[in-house]
Amino acid sequence: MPFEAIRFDVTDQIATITLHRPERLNSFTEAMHVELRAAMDEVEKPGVARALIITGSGRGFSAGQDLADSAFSLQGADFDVGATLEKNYNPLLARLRALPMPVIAAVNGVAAGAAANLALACDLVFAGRSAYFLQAFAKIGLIPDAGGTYSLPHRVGMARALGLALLAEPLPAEKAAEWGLIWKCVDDDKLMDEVTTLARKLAQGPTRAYALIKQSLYAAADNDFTTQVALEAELQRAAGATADFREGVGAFLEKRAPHFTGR
Ligand code: T3D
Repeated sequence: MPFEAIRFDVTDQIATITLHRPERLNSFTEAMHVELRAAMDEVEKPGVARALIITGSGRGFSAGQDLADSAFSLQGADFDVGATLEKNYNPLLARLRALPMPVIAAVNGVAAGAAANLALACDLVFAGRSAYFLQAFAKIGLIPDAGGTYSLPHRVGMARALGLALLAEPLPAEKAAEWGLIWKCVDDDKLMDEVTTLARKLAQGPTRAYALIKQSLYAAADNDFTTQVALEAELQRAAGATADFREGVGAFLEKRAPHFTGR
């Protein structure tokens, strides 16, 4: 399908989704969600990609929901904010989490509202030094969504989660990294180079193992110790049955660099 609200590219098995409505700070519309679903359909096709980057066009990552999008701004009698989450945001979050490859957010500027939390739903979050995260919801009488009420306390603890959500003040990228909310803050002009170099490396890595790592760590938040170590054994069994495991051990013993195929 032709893309307008996003840009979509796959090069060397690295898929890149660029939120692309720079005149509206890449805020999400219904049309953008339709395109995001189509892009995710492509990324999920076997053999297409082994890493995914999500970033924004222009000076921002995204300002979250487009508050001027007709459904949102008109607020007719049957307007249901929860329904949009169920239809658009929640399935996207689930797909990113389940995607059997690393997903990297390259936060190139402000990430506000649902966009801040979409970024936090990615496996590795890099942000440019001038970027910031804004839980803007309370300013318009909403609660953090797109996974924010889950990811914030898990990542930074309840005190900071409550501060971010109730005060709705910008959190600069550097502090976000210091707090452990994101993986790394880098100079603005180095952001895309650093993320692309990393994506290239990951796309040549043991993709099956990366998928199993995601699955095991995301499950840990909801499991008790006994359930988690049982899951580890199950997923390690799957990792141990991959060609990449055989290649990794073989390469180590032969003192050469491994050539992983993602199988
Ligand atoms: O059902 C559901 O879908 C529920 C889901 C809700 C999820 C949410 O995301 S709710 C939160 C929505 N987002 C916000 O409340 C953030 C609103 N935006 C801002 O507070 C500011 O724009 C920023 C702090 C993000 C950035 O400020 P600044 O000064 O860098 O930029 P700006 O001048 O405010 O914005 C640039 C333009 O983008 C501007 O347009 P203009 O005046 O030049 O024609 C502005 O109106 C527009 N824009 C920014 N954010 C949005 C937006 N237009 C529509 N929706 C936006 N969210």
